[in-house]
Amino acid sequence: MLYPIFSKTRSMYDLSGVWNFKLGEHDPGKKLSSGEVMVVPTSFNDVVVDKDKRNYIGDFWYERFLDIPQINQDQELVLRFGSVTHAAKVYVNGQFLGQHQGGFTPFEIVIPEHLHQDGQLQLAVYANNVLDYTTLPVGNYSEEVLEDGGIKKQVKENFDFFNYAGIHRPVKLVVRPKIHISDIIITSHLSEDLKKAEVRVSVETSAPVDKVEVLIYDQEKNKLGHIENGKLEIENVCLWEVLDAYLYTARVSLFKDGNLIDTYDEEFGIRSVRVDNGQFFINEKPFYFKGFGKHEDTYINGRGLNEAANLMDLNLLKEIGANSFRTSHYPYSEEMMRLADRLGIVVIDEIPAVGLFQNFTAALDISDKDHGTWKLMKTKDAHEQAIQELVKRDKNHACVIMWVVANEPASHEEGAHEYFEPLVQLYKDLDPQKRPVTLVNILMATPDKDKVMDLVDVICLNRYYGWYLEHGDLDKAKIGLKKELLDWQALYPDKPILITEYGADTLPGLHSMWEIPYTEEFQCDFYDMSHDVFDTIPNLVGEQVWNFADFETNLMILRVQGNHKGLFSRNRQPKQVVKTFKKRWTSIPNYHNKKNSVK
Ligand code: BDP
Repeated sequence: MLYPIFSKTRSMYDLSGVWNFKLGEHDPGKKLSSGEVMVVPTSFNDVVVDKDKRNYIGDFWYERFLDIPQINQDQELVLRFGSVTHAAKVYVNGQFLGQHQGGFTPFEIVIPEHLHQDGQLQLAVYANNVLDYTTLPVGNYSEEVLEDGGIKKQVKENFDFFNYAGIHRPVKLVVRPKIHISDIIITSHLSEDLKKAEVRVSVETSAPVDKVEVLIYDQEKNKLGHIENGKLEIENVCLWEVLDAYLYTARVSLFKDGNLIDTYDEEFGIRSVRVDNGQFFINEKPFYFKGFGKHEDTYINGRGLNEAANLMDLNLLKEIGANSFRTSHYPYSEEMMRLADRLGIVVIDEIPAVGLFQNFTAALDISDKDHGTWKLMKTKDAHEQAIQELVKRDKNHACVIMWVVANEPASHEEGAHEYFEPLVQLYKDLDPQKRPVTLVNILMATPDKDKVMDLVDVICLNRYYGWYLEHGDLDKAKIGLKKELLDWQALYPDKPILITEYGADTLPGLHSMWEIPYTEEFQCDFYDMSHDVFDTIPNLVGEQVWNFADFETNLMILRVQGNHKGLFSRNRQPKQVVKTFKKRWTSIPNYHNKKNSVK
């Protein structure tokens, strides 16, 4: 789905701001009379302040009025939502216009022409934050009968982050031609010496046109040529490199009867990605991932778009010598993906497939018994939709180098292989760039028990030796970690291994002489131990820390006002360990052949 931009033929109005708001039932045919207001975009939870409202589960409503711009008969008006978490229905002047399920991907709704006449429009958005065994993420849904006979809906998160909800990303009113560019698909193929690229662009339109023209510009806006028979060869190509991005532009224009009817600029980078012989190649060089699992999580905004925080996070990421992050555990905003493209930051792109594990309450149940997860979950449809929508949205991003099919599912339980095989295949079928696909493996699904890693290209592991396993005993942790990594390497000698999570909760300011968990010293020792092991495994192609920053979670025995495994606090102040990381990561090159450097 195309990101909303201005062009000669397209304009848009930002509908951000203060909207009317109500938690609970509402008839969209009437005016919202709650007297409450909410900011768009943001999570409502922390902003409402009241405790019961913060934890509210169920339906909620937004409303605003807008004067519509005058448009001509060849144009249409579109409401475009970056994301509404987790479900939305859109009404204009009381008329239901469309809906979307899934809280992390964009959707758009055309406003029918008969409503344009009404002058001022009443826009009402229904949202709902219920999660259950049919949704992604997966939640444990229940209803409690209250003393007064009322029903209180509850969702116990089946994952370790707060279930923030609301209109999380921008809402735009887009004016575009009725006959318009509906999609642009860009792929490129590099010559062996990486000097030439064959760029292929295909364009989808909402209706047939006489001519589709695609001009390619370099980053300095010089015209390089146009796409002929679907392709253009670029000589002396400037590659999109890690931390050294270069973005070309494809300017797509549609013509009818010799007139320009729509035009759209899509930026793209040229790079190759490939997995081979236990290594991960970007631009044919073995790449080493240094970085983070993150969250969209800031004070006040919750999971709502916070572009300043996004930029600060990526600046901190670069400052510490990292080069990558994973969009754990859901697709991040389009704004973040565009920023990563520009800054040359490598992204592992994940759908909200988290909680596919019956009875998962963060880290409390680490037994390997079969809970019957795959009989219980009814997530197949939501899972397919999430993959389709993510690939449709992010396929042209150079920063995206791998797709994640799920985070920490019960991949050791009966039925996991059957569940995941078609989903991995779906990614492969849909992605025009044929990027590698992975699944992020949970600590119980050790090489002897896991049933799915044969399906994926990279062995991504979340491992907590020294924290959830051998808690506080780093000597034993070291032995366990090394043994397991060697076992994975022996089982899949051709697949690279990537550590996608490792970490220890740490409260800044807490100190000890004696390797006591939660202290800043322990966090340093934990990472030193882990790195000693990582550096001995030839197929281990990278390390992504859990987490970039502390973040908000559900209430749980193991959580002290949230998860504290961040290298930075929630307000982005460094913990002691940041210095250690900066030293390590600035001395590990982004590209190097680990196989040659490890004896
Ligand atoms: C893993 C999850 C992550 C948690 C983390 C932890 O992938 O979402 O926050 O461990 O327990 O289970 O800190």
